[in-house]
Amino acid sequence: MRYSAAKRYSGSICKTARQRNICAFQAIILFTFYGLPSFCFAEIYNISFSDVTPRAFSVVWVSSEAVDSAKLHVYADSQGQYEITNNLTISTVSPLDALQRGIVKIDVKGLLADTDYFVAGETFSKSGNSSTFPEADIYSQVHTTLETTRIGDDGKPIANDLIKQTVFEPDGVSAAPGVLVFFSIPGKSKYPVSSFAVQEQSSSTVLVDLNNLYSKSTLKSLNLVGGESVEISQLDGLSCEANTQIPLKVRRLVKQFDNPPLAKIEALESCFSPEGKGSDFNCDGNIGFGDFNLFIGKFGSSKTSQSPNCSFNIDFDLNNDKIVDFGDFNLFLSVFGKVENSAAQP
Ligand SMILES: [Ca+2]
Ligand SMILES: [Ca+2]
Repeated sequence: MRYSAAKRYSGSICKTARQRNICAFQAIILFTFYGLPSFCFAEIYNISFSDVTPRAFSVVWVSSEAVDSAKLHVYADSQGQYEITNNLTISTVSPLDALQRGIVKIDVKGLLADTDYFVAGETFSKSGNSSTFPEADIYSQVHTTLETTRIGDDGKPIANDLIKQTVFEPDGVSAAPGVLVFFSIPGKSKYPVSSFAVQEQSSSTVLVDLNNLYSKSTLKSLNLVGGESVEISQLDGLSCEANTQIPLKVRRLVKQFDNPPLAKIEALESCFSPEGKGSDFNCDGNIGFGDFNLFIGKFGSSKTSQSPNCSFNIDFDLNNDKIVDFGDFNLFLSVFGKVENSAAQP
């Protein structure tokens, strides 16, 4: 998937056997005289939006090559006829560690609330290649949220926490500066908030402000009271294949006891872990078939020391032996059916 742009290129103009032979001949000539074939494009994938507020949004994508610079065009219409890029404040915010991983994040500011915008992007690789999206003129669409007062339905101010979380490479232990980490509230937040991990001594951490989450149903500020489950997904960039590179974890927001609520810097908490086994993978307060399905999806994955196995997720390695297999399955079965509240109040 990562290098399919090159395949598409040859597939689109070299349709007949004769044309394919000519293409192959040209490739050999180019390779002989110029080294790597210059007609190779970098691939762009995992395009998404985060940090969408009434006045701003961020666009994120991954390139199949280390990135030198990136450009964004913003349009008011879905056909890309009315470009408004020059009326906006646009800046690439990926640190060098992230560009090296092929991860682009661009902030766009100066927007109107509750409005559709459409984007096209361009990446210039360190190798000299460039790549663009969209293909086929289907521009990626984002909708800014409503003007909002940050007052909850109960009339009290909304004061969501800032989350500071330690993040790792897919091996589950190494620091991962430059990975981009997304936080969302399943079923509640319209778009995630995201931030880059920075190195802190031997580990790496990420800091996000949950006040920038907006409700999926109302598009107004999302009021979090604590105890909600939080999905953490992590873009690792070039170190992982496109289809395995978003490891997902679910954690839980600390309960709020302050009245009026205070915004604090907190780490997220573990989900229900009966007998010390963190088997509530979907964080819904019981060990059931939802968790079983997630476990089966990871069954057989392992952590190797040679190359990162991006589909490995340490959450599922319950006995901590670097492979998700029957040892973990037996531990999972031993707590299957347990329910959080009945465990806490028998
Ligand atoms: Ca569960
Ligand atoms: Ca295991």
